[in-house]
Amino acid sequence: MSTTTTRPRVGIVGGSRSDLPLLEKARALLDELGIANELRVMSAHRTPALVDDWTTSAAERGIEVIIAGAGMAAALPGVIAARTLLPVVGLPIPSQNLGGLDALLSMVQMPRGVPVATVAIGGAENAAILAAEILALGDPDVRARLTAHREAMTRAVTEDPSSRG
Ligand code: RP5
Repeated sequence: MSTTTTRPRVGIVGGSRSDLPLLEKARALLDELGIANELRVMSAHRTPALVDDWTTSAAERGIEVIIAGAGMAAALPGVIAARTLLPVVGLPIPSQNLGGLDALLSMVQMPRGVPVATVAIGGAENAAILAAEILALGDPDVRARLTAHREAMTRAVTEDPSSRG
């Protein structure tokens, strides 16, 4: 599933179709920031060969950052991080029984040498922003759009709601 016809720079992957609502939030913000992306569902446990194929071809297809969302045992981001040198942003998805603490701990507790940059439970927007910030290091256009996004956020916090028309 690709949202644009240009070469995707961010790969968004999730462990199940049930993760899609949160993954779509990350995609929406990347779209807003004008960052080409692709969204795929694949599972470290249920489709390991697909995960490996997708991950090991990601860099040569132009992917620069990966956002990996998963719930419960949440192996996906770590497995992906183990098979690429691209930065991996982990997005813990809330689970019914443990509320996402399970996925959060799984992602944060990666062994030495294979990091996953983990955002808050359900923190889809922050996953997108962090991916954009990584791209912005070498892309002034993305940096400018992130600056505008940050300024709009600041205005939304400080503006007086009663002054709105
Ligand atoms: C994980 O297990 C997925 O990332 C999902 O968050 C969770 C539950 O998956 P389903 O049972 O909804 O397929 O692998």
